[in-house]
Amino acid sequence: MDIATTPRPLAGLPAWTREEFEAQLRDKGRSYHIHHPFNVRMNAGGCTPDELRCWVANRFYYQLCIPRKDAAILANMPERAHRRLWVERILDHDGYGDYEGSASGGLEAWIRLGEAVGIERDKLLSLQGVAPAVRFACDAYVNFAAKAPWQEAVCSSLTEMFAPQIHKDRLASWPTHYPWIDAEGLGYFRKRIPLAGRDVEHGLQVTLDHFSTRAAQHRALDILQFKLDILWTMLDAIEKACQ
Ligand code: AHQ
Repeated sequence: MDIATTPRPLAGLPAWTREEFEAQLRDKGRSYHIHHPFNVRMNAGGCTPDELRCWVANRFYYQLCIPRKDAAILANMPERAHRRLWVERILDHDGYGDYEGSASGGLEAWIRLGEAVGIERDKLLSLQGVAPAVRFACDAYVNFAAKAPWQEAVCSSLTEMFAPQIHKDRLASWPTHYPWIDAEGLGYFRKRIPLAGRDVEHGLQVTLDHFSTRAAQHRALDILQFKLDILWTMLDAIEKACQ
């Protein structure tokens, strides 16, 4: 699947070392949606209750897309060792076992976040109010993940290198700025911090192993930028829709 690639005169340039390549990937954090004006305003307490509800309702569409995206990647993974790790991501969101309590999964936790900000379960599940551009951005992610080589789809998940901080920021700022939100509702953010670390450990190894020439490494950076743009675009659309 085609994504925007930056034309570069790379002929003859040696591949980056693993350390240099990882540093290049992490340097992309400058475009992460933690820096988006809406996220900055939200974590500074600048959102109205309606804006927070709008953000939670729109982001729920992204959360619903994640396990479907991961199942598409799983289907393209030829090696059991990778599938054994990747399948965990689906269970993290859809739940497992008796689906009760901590086994209920991230989608249930997000529904609890919705209830904590004042969105009824059925209203959230109705996807009413999800902005067209949010759907478009999330669907682009699912479609890319389904059609791209599985290693490229894995690479696109590496925006999660930057996710622990954005979850920690919410846990640190929301109780102060939005005391009306039941702290129980923030459980999703709390749970994601260790899970993001586990995900990135696997995703980074696949990425550092697979993209082995300088041109391929630049493609990996373009893939990561594509996913960063998805997250940024979502907040652009949410900021506009939630005015
Ligand atoms: O809750 C998030 C999540 O489960 C994932 C999975 C991962 C992926 O496979 O692309 N990315 C991701 C992200 C989640 N939350 C976002 C947020 O801001 O709360 C961050 C997002 C990411 O960094 O890609």
